[in-house]
Amino acid sequence: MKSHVYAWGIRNTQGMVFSPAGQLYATEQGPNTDDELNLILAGRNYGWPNVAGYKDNAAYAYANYSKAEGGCEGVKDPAANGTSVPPGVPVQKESAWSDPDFVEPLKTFYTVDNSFSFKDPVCADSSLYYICWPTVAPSSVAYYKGGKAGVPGWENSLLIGSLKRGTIYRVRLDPAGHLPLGDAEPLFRSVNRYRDVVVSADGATIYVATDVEGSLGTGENGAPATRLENPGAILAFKYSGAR
Ligand SMILES: [Ca+2]
Ligand SMILES: [Ca+2]
Repeated sequence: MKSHVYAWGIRNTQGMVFSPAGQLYATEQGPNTDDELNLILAGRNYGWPNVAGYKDNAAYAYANYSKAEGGCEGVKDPAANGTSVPPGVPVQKESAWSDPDFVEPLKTFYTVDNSFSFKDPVCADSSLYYICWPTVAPSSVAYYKGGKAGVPGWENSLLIGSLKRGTIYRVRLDPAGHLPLGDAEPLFRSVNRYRDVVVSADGATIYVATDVEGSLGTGENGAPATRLENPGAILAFKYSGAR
């Protein structure tokens, strides 16, 4: 029997793009860590909900609410949003699961260890703790080919819009497109939620759509902001040649 499922174990993807070589990349929002950039391959398992990010038992374990004692009705405080697990809900370490088809992400935004505090006082106002979590809320991904009018050195990169960091992250790929090269470079910082990003055909201009409203982390300490600089706009970042 044929299946229409191309790949699975995917959590919350808002961005997908093909490279000119035909490789499919997808960004994915993690639970409260480990947003991911994935190279999507046919028939492979991307881990969710057994694994978030890498299979490393770091700040995530699968709380299986479907197996809770007494069913979902018996679960107290399900709103803890993964930062704590109510009694009666079985928890499985990432290392307790395996699948030969599992694929780790190309990159995470970000992986932290088990000592990370998910209740940073900087984000205590209005209980906006999620703003301080080690995630970027990737909304979209575009492929940057480069070109004569493009930014030198940016060829063969992915541009990933963030809803909660006011940033486009640029990730350079290796020539085969199988590996990220170096760290993600944060670009175009502003107090905006970046919803979608596209590149002009000549590579010179990057257009970014912003959300109308919402919150994000800003400044040095990542404190929440709710007043956006350019709500509901298309921003254009144009490369005008070497500095
Ligand atoms: Ca994954
Ligand atoms: Ca993990």
